[in-house]
Amino acid sequence: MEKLIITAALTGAEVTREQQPNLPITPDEIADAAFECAKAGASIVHVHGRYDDGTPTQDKEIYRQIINKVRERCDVIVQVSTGGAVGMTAQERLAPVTLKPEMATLSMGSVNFGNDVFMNHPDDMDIFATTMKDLGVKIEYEVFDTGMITTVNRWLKKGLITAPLHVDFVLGIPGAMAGTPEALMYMRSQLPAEASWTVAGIGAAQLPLATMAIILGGHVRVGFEDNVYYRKGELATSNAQLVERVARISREHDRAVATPDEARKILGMPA
Ligand code: KMH
Ligand code: ZN
Repeated sequence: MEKLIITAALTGAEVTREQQPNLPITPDEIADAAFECAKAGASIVHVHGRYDDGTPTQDKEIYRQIINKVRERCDVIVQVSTGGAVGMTAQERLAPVTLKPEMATLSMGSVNFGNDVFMNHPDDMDIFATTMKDLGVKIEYEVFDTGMITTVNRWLKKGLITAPLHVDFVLGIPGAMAGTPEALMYMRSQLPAEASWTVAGIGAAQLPLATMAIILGGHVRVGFEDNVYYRKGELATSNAQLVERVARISREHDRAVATPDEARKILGMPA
């Protein structure tokens, strides 16, 4: 089986310091967390910008600082969010992509997101996809519900997006697809041939779905964006602690963990 790519989703847009006291917020804190996660086995870090007071932002300068500071510390792949936070405009959300990061996310449809609606108009999705392609940014397709994997397949057929595809199943958001084994098996069954996939289980779904991905040949995303607990009632001490556990479980299954360069190769990215 090919090596396991671990993505650390360090900060997100929704989690607060009240919920997780060790949440990295500033570019320095995010870069430190990225370094610790890379040491623990992460080959990708998924990053969101925040102002110092914790407010989510897609400010290009903040992302520039994050990318530069991570690069100074380690070779981990930096994947910027274009999801940003609910309510941001598409133009705002796309700003960090103009920095030509190695990788960026692209949400494949609209969905209820807790008590909010996460809007992704097809015209905006098309602009995001075209911009990323033109700038040579590797896309990770974010799939929150079944219609979105159907859209991935439809767009691939129409030539709006091109292989090699890498898809992230985000499972367990209230309002979207459940974080269950059955949901993951269905999503995987709908994947285009040859596409690679990763799973981000939300909350208590994080560990069981990560374990499934290790066994099934998928890849894994963990981190405070998706889950702040180590186990029920016990907060994780760091993002790296969550990465470390997945790396350990993978090795126990005789599945080695990919370095950033190995991850680039698996995903068809330039070295
Ligand atoms: N914050 C969510 C509304 C992404 O990063 O691409 C969207 C999100 C997806 O986090
Ligand atoms: Zn995100």
